[in-house]
Amino acid sequence: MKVTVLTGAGISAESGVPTFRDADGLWEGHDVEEVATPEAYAARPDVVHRFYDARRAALATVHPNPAHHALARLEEAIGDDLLVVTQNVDDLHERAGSTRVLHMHGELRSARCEACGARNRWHDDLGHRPPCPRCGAVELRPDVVWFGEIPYGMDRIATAIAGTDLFVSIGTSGAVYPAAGFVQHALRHGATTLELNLARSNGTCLFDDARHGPATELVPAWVDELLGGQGVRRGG
Ligand code: BV8
Repeated sequence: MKVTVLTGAGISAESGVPTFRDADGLWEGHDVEEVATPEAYAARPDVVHRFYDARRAALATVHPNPAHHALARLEEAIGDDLLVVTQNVDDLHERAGSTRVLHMHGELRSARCEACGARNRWHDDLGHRPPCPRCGAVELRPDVVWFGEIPYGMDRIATAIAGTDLFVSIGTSGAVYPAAGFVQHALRHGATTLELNLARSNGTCLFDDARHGPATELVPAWVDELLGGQGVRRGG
């Protein structure tokens, strides 16, 4: 049985990573247009670097939670029958042990060179404009997908969802496309769909089943259920 999981900011909320739209969310303090568009970066790179340098530095102060660990346990059990597609730019899935993770909106721990295109693992700030380790150009930008830019891995995601038996959406408001449209794609291909979220999202009515509550409770319980023999055996 193939399982595709889409995660959003809600899965990292209980780790202390701010979400976007909730009260005290990221968009509370910053106008999207000012920090998460290529136009903003062209106009005020210093403002944009400060925004992402702060979020990158904050990663050292947060840790994966039981929801991240439960997905790593699921991967342990079903291997490459699982793909986690995340909208998150944090590294908490990997720090929990997940390897089959696709960051469709990029990663804070990566810097992309606009001269040679290299995607460099990155842990420090970018605001002081360090040179690209590969080509030396001073053209490193945060390796995140901004509004108006094409997300990473769209073909791989479309193929995975078309071939999935179970599509599960965790901790996302369904406000940003193309991620918000994945459930329809899954439904069109006959998948069973499940939402695990603190509250109703923009897409709740599209899911076969929806459970509302904190991810740290819902996700481990769902994984236990799945691995408890309710329906999932390696090789179907
Ligand atoms: C594109 C990286 C073309 C940067 C991000 C169709 C209709 C309308 C508009 C569009 C459309 N198609 C495209 C657009 C434009 C735009 C868009 O969607 N605009 C919106 C605002 C209307 N989309 C784009 O520009 C995209 N690019 O379309 O290119 C294209 C597309 C496909 C193929 C070819 C070409 C690019 C969008 C990516 C932008 N970058 N992030 C950064 O991080 O700074 S988006 C960013 O915001 C996140 O990555 C995420 O995607 C989104 C935030 O959403 P969530 O993660 O869901 O977070 P949110 O706070 O909203 O909600 C949290 C949820 O968790 C809530 O439901 C809450 O209840 C729940 N929760 C909270 N606590 C918990 C919890 N759940 C469980 N437990 C808890 N404890």
